[in-house]
Amino acid sequence: MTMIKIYGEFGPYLSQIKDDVIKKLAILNQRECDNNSTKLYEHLIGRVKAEDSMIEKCQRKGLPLSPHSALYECRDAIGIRIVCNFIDDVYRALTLLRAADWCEIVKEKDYITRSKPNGYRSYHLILKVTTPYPSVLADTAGTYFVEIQLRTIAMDSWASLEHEMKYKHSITNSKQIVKELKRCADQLASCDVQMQTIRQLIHEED
Ligand code: 0O2
Repeated sequence: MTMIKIYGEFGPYLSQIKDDVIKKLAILNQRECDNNSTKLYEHLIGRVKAEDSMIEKCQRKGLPLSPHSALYECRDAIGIRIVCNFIDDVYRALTLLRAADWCEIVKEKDYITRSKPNGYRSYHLILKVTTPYPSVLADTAGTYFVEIQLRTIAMDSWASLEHEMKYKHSITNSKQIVKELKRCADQLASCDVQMQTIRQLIHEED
């Protein structure tokens, strides 16, 4: 366990900011349920990146071990995953986040339209949020950054499995597993599209 406190004096605020953003997302979800009778997302998971993992990330990127590197250069100390039932819900959540007045999207990566070579599909955002807390930027807005990952349930299960494999260094037949995982990701993506189409057909009946 490291003794370096890479988040410095800002560490204690991170969990509170994560919870505040989760509350805002829950309000968006409730509004969608009230207006459209369909949930925006199935569930949310939030985490504050462990200091050890952040130190490892800063070292990997050749950044000095400082709160500025961890909170401004990396921007994923606070992470929230929005897990949706259908692909359309991912894009609906994205539209609502683009319109939200409590955050600004400063970076987007669409790994759904352009999946990663291993089959990973997810939509990543970096949100800039204003908080009542002191910020590493020393601005009056109390600026913090939050990484949002949006994906379907199917893709979330896949990513958990793939993540497990990455951390299990003792695997002997990894080439075969990587191939199987890619095949599985493509099948899940195809199922996501089929389920989306079926949902549209059902709704057209209304
Ligand atoms: P953790 O523990 O999940 O936080 P950077 O974030 O700058 O290092 P980049 O390329 O900007 O790099 O990040 P990107 O592509 O937006 O991905 C960041 C996060 O997405 C990762 O965080 C993972 O959570 C997830 N991710 C990206 N690619 C994959 C993948 O191929 N498989 C799985 N399972 N997850 C992926 P961390 O920091 O790696 O880890």
